[in-house]
Amino acid sequence: SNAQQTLAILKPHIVKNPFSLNQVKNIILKSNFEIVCLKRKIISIEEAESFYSEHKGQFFYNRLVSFMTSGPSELMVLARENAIQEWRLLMGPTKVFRAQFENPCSLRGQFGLSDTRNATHGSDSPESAVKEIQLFFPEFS
Ligand code: DAT
Ligand code: MG
Repeated sequence: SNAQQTLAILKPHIVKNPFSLNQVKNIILKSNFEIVCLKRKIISIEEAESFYSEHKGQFFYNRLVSFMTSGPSELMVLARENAIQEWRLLMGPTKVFRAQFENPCSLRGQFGLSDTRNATHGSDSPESAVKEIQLFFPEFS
């Protein structure tokens, strides 16, 4: 088939709120993604630093690492045709005010609280998808 895989993360403020979590999962399934693997875990500081290493030195880096390790996230391998691009489209823009303005129906438009607490993560290329799936699902890859 033409299925491609991407790594998705539902960030801690989504997982903490059962109503949001359920809504996000329903949107994922309605959008024709298959949830191939799912795990709920508290991302460690080491994992978050490695995962976001490209942003080391940015003003938001420490805030991002402490938010991402503040409670359980849900990590998913999602599959569908063109999954990487389609998942990023469904998430919407990184910055929450842009998401709310340009694509209010996107996940970040609906569920984002700030530029850091922007609801979801998605891999940005086939190379990063492989690397990110490897990091969080070493037993799967
Ligand atoms: P994306 O998550 O859309 O791939 P990114 O890779 O540029 O965006 O940044 C990773 C995460 O870092 C992003 O989801 C939230 C945080 N972040 C990025 N830019 C930020 C900013 N200007 N202020 C606060 N947090 C930011
Ligand atoms: Mg990114």
